[in-house]
Amino acid sequence: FLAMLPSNAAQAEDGYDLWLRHAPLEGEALDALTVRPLAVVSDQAGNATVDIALAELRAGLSNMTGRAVATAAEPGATLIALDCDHPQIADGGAFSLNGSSNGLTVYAFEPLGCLYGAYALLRDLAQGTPLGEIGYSDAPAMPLRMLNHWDNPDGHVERGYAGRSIFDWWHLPERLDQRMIDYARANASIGINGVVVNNVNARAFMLEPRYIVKLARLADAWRPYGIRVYLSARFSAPRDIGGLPTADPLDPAVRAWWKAKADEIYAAIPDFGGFLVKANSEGQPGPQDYGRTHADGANMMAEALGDRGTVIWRAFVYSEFDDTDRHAQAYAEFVPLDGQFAPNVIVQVKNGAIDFQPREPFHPMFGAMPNTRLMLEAQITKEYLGFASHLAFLAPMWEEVLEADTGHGATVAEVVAPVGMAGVANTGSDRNWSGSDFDQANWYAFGRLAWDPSLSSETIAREWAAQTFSRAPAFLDSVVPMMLGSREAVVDYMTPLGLAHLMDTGHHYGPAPWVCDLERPEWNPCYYHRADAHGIGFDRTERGTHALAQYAPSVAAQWADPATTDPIWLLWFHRVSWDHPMPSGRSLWAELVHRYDSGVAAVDAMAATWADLAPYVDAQRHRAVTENLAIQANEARWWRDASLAYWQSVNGRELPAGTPSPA
Ligand code: GCW
Repeated sequence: FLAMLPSNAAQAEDGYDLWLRHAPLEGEALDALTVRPLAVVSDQAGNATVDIALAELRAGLSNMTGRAVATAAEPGATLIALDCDHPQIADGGAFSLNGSSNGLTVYAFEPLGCLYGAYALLRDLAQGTPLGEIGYSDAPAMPLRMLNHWDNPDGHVERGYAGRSIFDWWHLPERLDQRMIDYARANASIGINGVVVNNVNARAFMLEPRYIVKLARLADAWRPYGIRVYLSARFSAPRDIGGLPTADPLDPAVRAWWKAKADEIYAAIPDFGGFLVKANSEGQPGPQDYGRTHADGANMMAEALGDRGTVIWRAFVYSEFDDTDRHAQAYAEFVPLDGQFAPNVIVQVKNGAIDFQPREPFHPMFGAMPNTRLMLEAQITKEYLGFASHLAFLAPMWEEVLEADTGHGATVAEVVAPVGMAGVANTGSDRNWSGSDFDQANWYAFGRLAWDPSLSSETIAREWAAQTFSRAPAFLDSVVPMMLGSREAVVDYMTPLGLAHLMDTGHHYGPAPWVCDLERPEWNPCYYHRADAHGIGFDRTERGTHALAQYAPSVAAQWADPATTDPIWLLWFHRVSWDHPMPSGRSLWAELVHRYDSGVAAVDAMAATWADLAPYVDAQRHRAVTENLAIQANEARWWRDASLAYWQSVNGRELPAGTPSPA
């Protein structure tokens, strides 16, 4: 009876294994691995990283084949060999896989390349590709592929929806939770090579010796996986914990303090990555407190690190004392500093100019600072996309940004490729790591895109779903389109047609377009939609805030005229009347109603699709996803009905004929 079920259906699973399940193979893929005994070997065994690669391959292959895997070459065996000092392969983690009917060799220049090659091989095999058909070379497109944890030392995760922090600072350094190893495996399997362990809203005491020893234990555990540790550093630390009267970056005592701090960290962690800094942003201290610039602050810390590490300085700045459009503030502060940052400084820019909305146009800083190393910051945790209960696959959102032509002669991906990408992590203490099974896909997709930003969302969704749930083609043909449309559904039921930041205050969950009484104007949803009886939208053209002028002329031109602006950006850049004619032939009002309805319908369709996929998924995870989809279906209606009721209270209009009635 069991044999009649599609694979994976019988096992109970809680998602802890992520995409590294290595479920049993069948058919040709299984035959290719079982015709003869299987052995996995390397001349470089004994190196910690190579040993991990060997162990991963042996464990994964034995799970997939149900057979033991030999650790030495036997006559007549199918041999998987790791050659990890091959001179013809580049460094930085590159590898080449060369399969044949007799086996497969992973070639790399260094152990880390072998580890990445081993994970790639497991990924291919887990998707059902026969060993002999595997043959290609690969290398990371970007040097820095990082996770940023917004984890506080007390275990709370800012914008975390997957339980408590995975970092057990209390018991470190003596006790290293196994989760720290499993976390490193997951990251290495998708090429992540840097981790900032603490929140950018940083506590200075994380720089104290008692925390440095804890961090050193993590660094030791992760080093063989190719992961370097970084710390978020609080700019005022010389005052907070250093006993100095100032944190002025031009003060010699302050500079000496940071230099000594860096030396102390490097003594414990020779490959420490560096500091991530949120300065003069949302109340955090920074160089402007002393009349200095971001460059003064960043360069001071960069000097302390020297050629040992990197300062990653965030560009997420906006101020309550600046009454210009929030959209324009980071560009205005940073672009004039182009060329002034030290070579070991990176400026980290969020994908869009506001804040991780379901859809934002790319940040105008990309391409506008040719003499500064810019890195992209994406948010894996879904602060503004329904937390972990709403299903939204984010690869299409990141793909949209990465592919965007900045008008400065490069796409966003090309601008950041020489530097890297950071993702705000969605991990937590939940058994499934990410708060929901489908949120694992966002962690996975972030890593894959940082490795290769030219990968399509569809490729990523397909490989993730095959490894995570089932490689059955009928399953994949159904689940992949569902994933690909899921983020657009969220855009439609939350913030269609370029609307943004209408989430309720503070927690950012659920609709609140009516909120307009917060002290800081730019935190009010009404600041963003500007709806009244006549119309709706934010005019960023020269008739409005002129923020559009920060884009290159060719880009600004695409968005200058409401008649020719793609409807997905319409209300982001323009304020139009409720009767504004849309390309669909509908009025703006009718189109808005239509989009909210489409979003709700799309969630209902996801629920129906998922229900049909029960035969392919173990019962535990199937039910967990089903339950989340029920929440999402209710809350999509909440978003639509509350938003429409509010717009109606403003514009006094009836719903267009044929609109489904509220739930
Ligand atoms: O997205 C916003 C969040 C804050 C966050 C801030 C930032 C870490 O609401 O929680 O603080 O951005 O990126 O600094």
